[in-house]
This record gives sequence, C-alpha cells and structure tokens, in this order.
Amino acid sequence: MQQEKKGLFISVEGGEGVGKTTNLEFIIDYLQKKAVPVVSTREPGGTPLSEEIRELLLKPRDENVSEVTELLMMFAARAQHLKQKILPALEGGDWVVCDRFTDATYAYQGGGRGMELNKIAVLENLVQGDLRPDRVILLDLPVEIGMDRAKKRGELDRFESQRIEFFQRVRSAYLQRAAQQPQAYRIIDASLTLDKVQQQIQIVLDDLISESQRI
Ligand code: Z5A
Repeated sequence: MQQEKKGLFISVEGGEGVGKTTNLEFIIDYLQKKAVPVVSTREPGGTPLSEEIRELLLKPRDENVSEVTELLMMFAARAQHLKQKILPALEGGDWVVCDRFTDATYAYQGGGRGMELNKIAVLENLVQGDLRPDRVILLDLPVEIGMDRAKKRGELDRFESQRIEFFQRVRSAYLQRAAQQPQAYRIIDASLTLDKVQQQIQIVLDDLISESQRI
C-alpha cells in the first residue's frame, strides 16, 4: 500500500489512566486555535465497524482470549480505520490525532502479552505499508498512579482488569520503543499537574507546526 500523505499523523500513547483522553481534547483544541485542520480519532475504533471490534475486544468475558485472536482483531480494526478515516483525512491535508495506534500493539500485545515483535511487524507492514505516525506523544507515568486514576472512573474493562505486572511490562515496552526511535517519540512526564503536562505537549505541537511550515 503506497500512501499519498499530506497531513501529519500524531498518536497519543501511554499506559492505563495516563491522561490520553483528557490531553487529546487539549491537543485538538490547541491545533484548531492555530488554524490547523485536524481530525480526532481513537484505536481500537474510529469507524462504526472498528468500534464494534473495540466492544468485542474490551468486553470482560469468561472465555480465555487467545493472544493471536486479540492481535488480529487489533489489526482488523486498524485496517478498516486506515481505509475509511485516517488515510482519506491525511490525503485531504488534515492532521490526524489518534488516541493510541500501533505503538500500543507493540506495548500491550508485545510487552504485555509477550507476543514476538517480528510477528507484530509482519501485520504492521501488511496493514499500514510504510505509514507510521510522524510524532508519538508518550504520556509516561508510574503504573500505580495511572491505575489509581483509572480506578476512580468505575468498572474495569478486559484490559484494565490485568495485574500490575502486565502494566509494568507495557510501560517498559513503550519506554524501550521511545529510546529506539527518539526522532518520532516525545516523552511527556504525565505525573505532573495537568497544566504542566499541557505545557510540555504545547512545545511538541509548536515544533510540529514550525516543521510543517518549513516543508
Ligand atoms: N489496546 C491494545 O491492547 N492494543 C492496541 O493496539 C490498542 C489498544 C490500540 C483501550 O484503550 C484498550 O485497548 C487499552 C489498551 C488496548 N487498555 N488499557 N488499559 P483506551 O485508550 O480506550 O483505554 P485506556 O488506556 O484504559 O485509556 P483511558 O482509560 O481512557 O485512560 P486515559 O485516556 O489515558 O486517561 P484519562 O481518562 O484522560 O484520565 C484518567 C483520569 O485521570 C481522569 O479522571 C483525569 O481527569 C485524570 N487526570 C488526567 N491527567 C491528570 C493529571 N495530570 N493529574 C491528575 N489527574 C489527571
């Protein structure tokens, strides 16, 4: 798949309760104020079919879900999301800001579930071709704080019910990917107050806006 990409593609990543949803709203608002045309979306999800797959993935169930099933469903939702929403928006010149993308698959299915990274890479190439986020904003937070924040919101889904060790592996996997790809990743200290977190995010967005004006 060869993409004619014109807009910028930003993903917002991090473990449980780090503040992705809260800060995604800030990002969209900030970009709109700067007159950047922007589409907000999320994974798994983003289109009617992908949202149905999300429901299937998150629903707590007695049946043990195979890691391969989970991985294939993530990429099935992603393939639909790319075709229906992300690629048309980028090709039309919009920026796309996505609450999680394939880095979450490396962190959760790779780090958390222990799936081999080269198997994830095969699906990544099949589904995305050479499309990768231009910037990954990684909200990083000690796992205990994130879990506490998330618990306050009520009932836990199938992922949120995992043990703390799972989320520690997820966090390590994210930090490892960030270290391997410093040009794409920006790590934000999400343990600070919301104001301070958003000041850090604003710097990342201002850099991207300047870069896009130089192209
Ligand atoms: N998943 C996967 O396994 N593989 C994949 O490839 C993909 C996803 C794409 C659904 O994701 C699950 O899918 C996810 C991984 C898996 N499961 N988990 N865990 P999701 O993004 O929908 O679910 P989530 O990670 O659980 O996100 P969340 O629960 O919506 O959390 P959040 O968006 O990061 O946090 P928030 O709702 O913005 O904030 C949480 C609370 O903290 C809230 O009350 C805020 O007001 C508060 N907050 C936020 N920032 C602050 C600061 N700075 N200080 C104090 N309090 C704060």
